[in-house]
Amino acid sequence: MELHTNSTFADRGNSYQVTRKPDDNMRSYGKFRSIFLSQLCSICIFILGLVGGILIGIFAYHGGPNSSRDIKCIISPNKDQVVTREGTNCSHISTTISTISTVSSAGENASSGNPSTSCNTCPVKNPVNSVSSPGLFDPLSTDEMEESFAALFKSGVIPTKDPPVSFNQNYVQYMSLQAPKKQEALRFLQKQGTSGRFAKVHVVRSGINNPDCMIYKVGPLGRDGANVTQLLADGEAHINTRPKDLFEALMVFDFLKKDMKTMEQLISESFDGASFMDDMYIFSGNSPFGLTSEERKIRFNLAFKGFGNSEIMDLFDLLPLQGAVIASSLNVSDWFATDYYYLNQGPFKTAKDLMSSYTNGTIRKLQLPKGYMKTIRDRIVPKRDTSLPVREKADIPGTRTYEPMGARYTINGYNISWMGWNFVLSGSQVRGPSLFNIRFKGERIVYELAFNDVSVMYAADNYAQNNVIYTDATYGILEGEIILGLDCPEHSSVLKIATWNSRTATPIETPIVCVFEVDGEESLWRHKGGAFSGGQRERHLVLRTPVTLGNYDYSLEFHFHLDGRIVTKARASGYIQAHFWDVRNKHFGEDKSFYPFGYKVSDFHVGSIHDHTFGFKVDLDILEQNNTFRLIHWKAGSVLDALQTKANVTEIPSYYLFNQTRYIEWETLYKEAGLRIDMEKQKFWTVVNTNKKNKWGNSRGYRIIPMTTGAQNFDDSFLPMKALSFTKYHCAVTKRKDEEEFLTSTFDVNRMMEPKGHLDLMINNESIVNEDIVNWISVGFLHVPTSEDMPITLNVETGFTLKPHNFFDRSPVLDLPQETNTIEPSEYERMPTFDQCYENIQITKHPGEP
Ligand SMILES: *[C@@H]1O[C@H](CO)[C@@H](O)[C@H](O)[C@H]1NC(C)=O
Ligand SMILES: *[C@@H]1O[C@H](CO)[C@@H](O)[C@H](O)[C@H]1NC(C)=O
Ligand SMILES: *[C@@H]1O[C@H](CO)[C@@H](O)[C@H](O)[C@H]1NC(C)=O
Ligand SMILES: *[C@@H]1O[C@H](CO)[C@@H](O)[C@H](O)[C@H]1NC(C)=O
Ligand SMILES: *[C@@H]1O[C@H](CO)[C@@H](O)[C@H](O)[C@H]1NC(C)=O
Ligand SMILES: *[C@@H]1O[C@H](CO)[C@@H](O)[C@H](O)[C@H]1NC(C)=O
Ligand SMILES: *[C@@H]1O[C@H](CO)[C@@H](O)[C@H](O)[C@H]1NC(C)=O
Ligand SMILES: *[C@@H]1O[C@H](CO)[C@@H](O)[C@H](O)[C@H]1NC(C)=O
Ligand SMILES: *[C@@H]1O[C@H](CO)[C@@H](O)[C@H](O)[C@H]1NC(C)=O
Ligand SMILES: *[C@@H]1O[C@H](CO)[C@@H](O)[C@H](O)[C@H]1NC(C)=O
Ligand SMILES: [Cu+2]
Repeated sequence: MELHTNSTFADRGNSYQVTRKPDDNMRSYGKFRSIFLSQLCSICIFILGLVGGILIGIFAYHGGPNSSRDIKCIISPNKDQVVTREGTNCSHISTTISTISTVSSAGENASSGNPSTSCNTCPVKNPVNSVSSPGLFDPLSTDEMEESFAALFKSGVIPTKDPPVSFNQNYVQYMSLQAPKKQEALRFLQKQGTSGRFAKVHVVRSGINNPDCMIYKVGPLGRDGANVTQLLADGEAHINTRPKDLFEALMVFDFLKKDMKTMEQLISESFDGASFMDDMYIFSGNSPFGLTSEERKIRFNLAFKGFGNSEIMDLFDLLPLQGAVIASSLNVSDWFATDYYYLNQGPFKTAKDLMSSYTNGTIRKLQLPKGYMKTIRDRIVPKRDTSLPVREKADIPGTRTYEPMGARYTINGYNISWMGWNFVLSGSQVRGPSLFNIRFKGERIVYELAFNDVSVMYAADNYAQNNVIYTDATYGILEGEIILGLDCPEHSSVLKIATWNSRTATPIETPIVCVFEVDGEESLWRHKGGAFSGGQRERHLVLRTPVTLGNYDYSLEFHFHLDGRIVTKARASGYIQAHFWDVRNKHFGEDKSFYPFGYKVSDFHVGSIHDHTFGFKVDLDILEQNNTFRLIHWKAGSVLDALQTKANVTEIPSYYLFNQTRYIEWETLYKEAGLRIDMEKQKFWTVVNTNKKNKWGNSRGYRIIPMTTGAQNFDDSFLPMKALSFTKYHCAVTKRKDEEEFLTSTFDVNRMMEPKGHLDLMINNESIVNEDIVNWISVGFLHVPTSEDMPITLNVETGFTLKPHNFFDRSPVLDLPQETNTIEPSEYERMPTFDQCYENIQITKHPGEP
């Protein structure tokens, strides 16, 4: 993300139903989303429309784009007899699939009609079973949120159960599961103890005498009399460290109306005749909001509202009129605006000062071309360009995969199993999705694998956009909704997670995670020899959480592979944040198409350069809690040095071809430390259990393989590096503690001078040998927006892999059916075969689709 101010008004799904005054500055994000998505979806609708009820694996397409109603239907009831019927009308499938046939077991045959007259649909067994009460790690349910809210009300933390109406009223911002204490959870899993469920609730206490931000633990839930416990001391998180405020953006807008009226002439003349009230909004979401806890200085940027008369969050059309509102007091009559800049000319203390300089002609003026405002829609909506011919054959539906015998995974509540894997999906409104108790073939590998935060740091040559820094957890990462058929295949199972809607003061469940098995369409392994040939097809299970954080869209994913690998990924799409391109900015130099902070990507904008760094908590428990972090140095050098690492050697044995060789050297990490990738000194990072050896005497373990193209290049002299210390290391190893829960504090970005909850504070020389350790992994990419990011950024990905490292005695995939063909003696095996059938899915209509 980059911008969340207005997610204030965009509290999820239904926010666009909130009635608003026509002049308010709410960027109704929900509305934005629905508008935007309906545009975006025109693409998938288009595809879906073509796909219609036509299902794969069954038909061969030979016609042109217009003959989709005259397809061939090839039915293969068994391998020997292939019946081909020309011209069968298969479009009836799109109506019959709404009645999904349920069979008792996935292996059972589907509807067994006469193959020559009907098309069989694939059997479906709903893999999702609901459970009566939440499991230990399940995300907080809506009931539990209601219960927590009631407890907070009862204890007087919240003045009313109604939606908050005033700036000076305590309100609940986020609610998530408070993860159980680990020892307690482990005992519970061994059925040796009980464990309650607790909520972690972020409350903005703007209605008390010394306003602050508070985190409460509420519970145990589901029993009588949940306790409310403060997790911070009074005043520990100053009120002005609050990330966003339910009312603030709107109040900033209202507050600035007067000044904008003063500058009416400037605004109209400069910005294509625009009127502040009708055409513009104030983008006030640039954090940090202050460097100390007490400071609340909101750097704002005038922007075009979007296209047409609708409100859209457009971080692209930021205009060169900027300033700051000093909003440190909760009493608006104490506020004042300052630091006005127009085309980087300033600062002007007041709007009046700026105006008199503008009218007496002592400052440079801008005049956007007439009609510019009308171009917004075309510039920012990623709509298919109808002036271009459709790419050849692109109007034919693309390749698809389907489940010929139903899903191979099962989901009980949030407890998911697939091909030897078992784990629980959890999630936090603040931190995003996470997994607990990941086991493979009955053995625990990971206790907790969790998204924690994303940081984004921008650069630009102007007042409001320079050094913009976001930590997304501050704004709540788990916000968004699946677009089925686009984010995930239609046959996916979609899981809902509840979050708290601070605007309506109610919990809301959104379909935000999808689960499906992927056909890798490649081999997991292969060999083609004379005496043996064979292999296995690569398949894996994906859990995907697409979130929308302001202008940015992140897809947060976990991939489980047949060989014991877990791949965690983050992918980014969405709108870039841009800044104004002023042809006469003298810092642009001669060639004005690029400069230190980005490329020109449209008539009046430069895409601001920035990075995306994703931070994860990875608590590997290789069989047990006590593990050791081992580095394996990948070396090149003298044979003597290599041999001397293990033995007393004084001379290079004569059988060596060269006197140099490759070799590896092991190092145990004894103390907590932050590590960085260094391609000149390559290392393997492994977490091993030295108490558990495999058959060959080696410690069983897993290897951490980061996939990153970014590294932090600020040094510690840069003030934000404390609050964002997690970005300094690709992997930091610390002793696990319940109280060291996350790698950032949600408040630190707004108190960078005095951060209190960041990763560097956890790296304090403790011993980590044969201890319960946590790996804090951060990976990311650097983003230099180019013209291809216009109008929207195509997905970029990063992540890391956890890979077995002597964990097994031999390949862990030999318990799966495979392709085998040997001679002398001849052995033959095929992967499971199946009867071809129609993909059994429901194509859901999108809102607004005819
Ligand atoms: C094919 O199915 C469509 C939709 O049900 C129907 O309108 C059409 O008449 C059918 N065509 C034939 C040849 O059966
Ligand atoms: C499915 O049906 C075919 C043909 O009717 C039969 O040969 C096959 O054994 C059946 N498969 C299963 C799993 O019942
Ligand atoms: C709430 O806290 C009190 C005091 O610490 C304790 O006696 C009581 O058992 C707690 N209630 C529950 C339901 O845990
Ligand atoms: C806000 O400040 C004004 C002026 O300082 C004062 O008159 C007013 O009482 C204050 N309001 C509140 C709610 O404190
Ligand atoms: C223009 O107005 C500014 C701001 O009031 C003032 O400082 C400046 O002297 C004026 N210049 C002229 C030429 O009037
Ligand atoms: C999830 O379900 C499996 C059985 O399917 C069970 O063994 C495991 O304990 C469950 N996990 C949790 C955390 O409840
Ligand atoms: C290596 O050899 C030297 C001299 O022979 C001996 O003093 C030393 O203890 C030996 N070291 C090891 C590790 O065997
Ligand atoms: C390694 O071999 C090269 C010649 O092949 C020789 O020049 C060099 O001195 C040798 N280095 C060592 C450490 O023996
Ligand atoms: C870390 O601990 C070691 C001993 O365990 C000690 O020698 C060293 O000074 C400590 N370093 C710091 C920075 O505290
Ligand atoms: C794990 O480490 C802790 C702390 O060093 C120690 O007390 C405990 O005995 C260890 N457990 C095992 C199984 O090694
Ligand atoms: Cu980016």
